[in-house]
Amino acid sequence: MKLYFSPGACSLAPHIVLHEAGLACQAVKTNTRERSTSDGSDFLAVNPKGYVPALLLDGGEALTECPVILQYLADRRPGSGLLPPAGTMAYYRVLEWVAFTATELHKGLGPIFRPGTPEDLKASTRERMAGRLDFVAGQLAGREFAVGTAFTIADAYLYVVLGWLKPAGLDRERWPALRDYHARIGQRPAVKAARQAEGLPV
Ligand SMILES: N[C@@H](CCC(=O)N[C@@H](CS)C(=O)NCC(=O)O)C(=O)O
Repeated sequence: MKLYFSPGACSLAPHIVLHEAGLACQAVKTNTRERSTSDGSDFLAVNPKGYVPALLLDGGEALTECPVILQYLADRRPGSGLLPPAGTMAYYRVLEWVAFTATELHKGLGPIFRPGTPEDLKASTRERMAGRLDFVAGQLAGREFAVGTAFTIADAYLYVVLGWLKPAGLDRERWPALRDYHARIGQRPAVKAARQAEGLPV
């Protein structure tokens, strides 16, 4: 397998899960703006949508969309706890967190990072996001993980998106539960290994 990633982007979530699962995979650094990749492949041929993550499977098919790649990787390691057994309530809770992270947090922050977004829209987006983050902080207070008592794909994705708060102009100190959760998850060997592989500070 090959994981096409950009350092610190949402593709860091599947990168972390690959390390948590101990799955062999070549990580291919990708510049989505220039469409260039460290393995020389044409990124648009891998993912015509032009964004990371993309997971190129050994059979030659590419899988895209972060939430689905996370599920695919967890399914390669049944019993690992990265995704509880299908049909259990814990399974749906993990997927609920993944969907919330994708649609409310990840895409919610989008306008702040988009070049050309007017300052007043950035400010109202921060305000809206603060409400979402109040909710997340309330859920995570006193908990080690998003769901249950073990690390799941929900934690990988949530960790990555919470890492964008400072560049988005949202002070994580306002939410001690988020600050502490992010610091704790960041200590996991798999998280450090994935960060190191992307050339990020560990
Ligand atoms: N719906 C996609 C969104 C992926 C996405 O937003 N990727 C960003 C990095 S976090 C990206 O590659 N942006 C560059 C671009 O859109 O050109 C998913 O869930 O995988």
